[in-house]
Amino acid sequence: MNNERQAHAHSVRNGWRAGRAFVILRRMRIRILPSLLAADFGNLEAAARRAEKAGADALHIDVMDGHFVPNISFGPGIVQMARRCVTIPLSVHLMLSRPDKYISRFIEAGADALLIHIESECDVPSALREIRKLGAEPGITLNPATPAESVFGVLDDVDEVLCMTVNPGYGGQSFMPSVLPKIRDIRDRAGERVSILVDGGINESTARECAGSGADSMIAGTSLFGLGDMAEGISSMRAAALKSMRL
Ligand code: S6P
Ligand code: MG
Repeated sequence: MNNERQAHAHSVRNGWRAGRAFVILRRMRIRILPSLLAADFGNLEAAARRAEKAGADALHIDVMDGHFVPNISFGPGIVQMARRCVTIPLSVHLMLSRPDKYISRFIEAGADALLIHIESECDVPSALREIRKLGAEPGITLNPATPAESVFGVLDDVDEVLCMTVNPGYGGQSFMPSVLPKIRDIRDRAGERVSILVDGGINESTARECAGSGADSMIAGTSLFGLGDMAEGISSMRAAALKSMRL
């Protein structure tokens, strides 16, 4: 091999190593997002501040329309309230039949990431592009019964994929382990660029299982807001997930 080719091979190898190291470092980050749905509705401001102080990476806010899911929860006013109280990012989960109608309202209210459902009744790819155009991170969500393949066509349009680990609508349900192979399939297909979130029945032990399948972000309501010491809960969930993370 002449000198020039040798130098080229060397730089390709180093570049590959640096790239791989970057990917591993990025994936070694676990995000914990407390879900406001499990907080005391009598004092949501205090709950948002509590999550931030406890070391949350972002605050998760569930929006339900009573149509896409049987329950009704928060609207843009709550997102606005959270924006006033905390500086961590706001992850807003739209469980709406027509999320496309509300994109700008939630972004104006302060949403940093907007997650819509693949099962919703709108032009999903164009709604995702609209979210990005308006300056928020687009995310796609899929229910437990929806196959991984249903989101493959929109992966280029999203920063996040949220795998529901319960049927959406209510907090406090039990984690569905049947979703784990789907998390794995989505990670294999999406690679390292997207963040994979899980939501529903997440606690230290289920967070470990999800991280082992390729998830990097844990949304947890009941298991965190129910604790006396949320900071301890967040750090032990993070440590448990990090240990079993699939790289
Ligand atoms: C699921 C719910 C989720 C929430 C919830 C998780 O029905 O709508 O989207 O984020 O707060 O709650 P938990 O108590 O299972 O952690
Ligand atoms: Mg949610």
